[in-house]
Amino acid sequence: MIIGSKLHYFDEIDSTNEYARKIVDDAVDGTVVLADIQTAGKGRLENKWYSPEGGLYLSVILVIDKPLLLPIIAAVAICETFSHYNIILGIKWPNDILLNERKVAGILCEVIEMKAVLGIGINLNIAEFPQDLKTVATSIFMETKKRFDKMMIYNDLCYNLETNYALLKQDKAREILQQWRNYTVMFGKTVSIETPDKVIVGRVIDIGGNGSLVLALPDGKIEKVLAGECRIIRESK
Ligand code: BT5
Repeated sequence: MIIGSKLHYFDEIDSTNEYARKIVDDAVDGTVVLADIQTAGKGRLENKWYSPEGGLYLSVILVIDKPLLLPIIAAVAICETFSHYNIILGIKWPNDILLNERKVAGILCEVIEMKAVLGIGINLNIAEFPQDLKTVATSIFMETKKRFDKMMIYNDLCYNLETNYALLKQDKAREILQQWRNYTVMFGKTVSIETPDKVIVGRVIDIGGNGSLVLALPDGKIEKVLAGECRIIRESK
């Protein structure tokens, strides 16, 4: 196994992604930074990631020249991990994992030259969220009433990441994208995606080979969107 062969473990840290960024230069492929609590967990842009005890917080340093699909392999690996326990999660593009329509896990991939820091936060055994997150967040425990052994889930997740990472390195991304299609909640939905220069509204029809979301626009044109803030505005017929 590459992933987790070198492990930096902390009871508490500001952010596993921040620590990973600090050690990235000398880190070997698959190095993991794992923590029980994050005091300054990061989301995308300026967003914060609420990271109390009970969650699983890790960052994996990967040496790869084509990092575009890393959030995809992470999303699929998270879904595969819980599907093993008959918990069916859904992927919301680009980086959210949902359970009963609320966010149960998030992915933050940061690219640093030829390496990437792939951050994953999973709300595993968290029993309650602060007021501002109550309507958007949930945990595996809150939805299933079951507590999971964190290291068991960590090991399963590393195994699934390893398998998908190997496929990516062997140029077999097609197999991962097929899994993504199986787990996504996006198909048939009409979405609004805010990109730096425009807002695009369209119906989701596929995922592209580079991880872009493929939309059918109201005028019938097809547009592939690589990144942006995505909001589901309605179910399409
Ligand atoms: C993400 O950002 O979803 C990426 C989260 C990545 C967290 C991991 S934990 C290990 C590693 N180290 C880090 O410091 N980060 C990574 P984004 O799409 O921007 O979503 C953030 C938004 O989700 C926030 O603005 C809140 O609205 C909401 N949120 C915050 N904490 C949450 C939580 N624990 N569960 C669900 N939603 C949350």
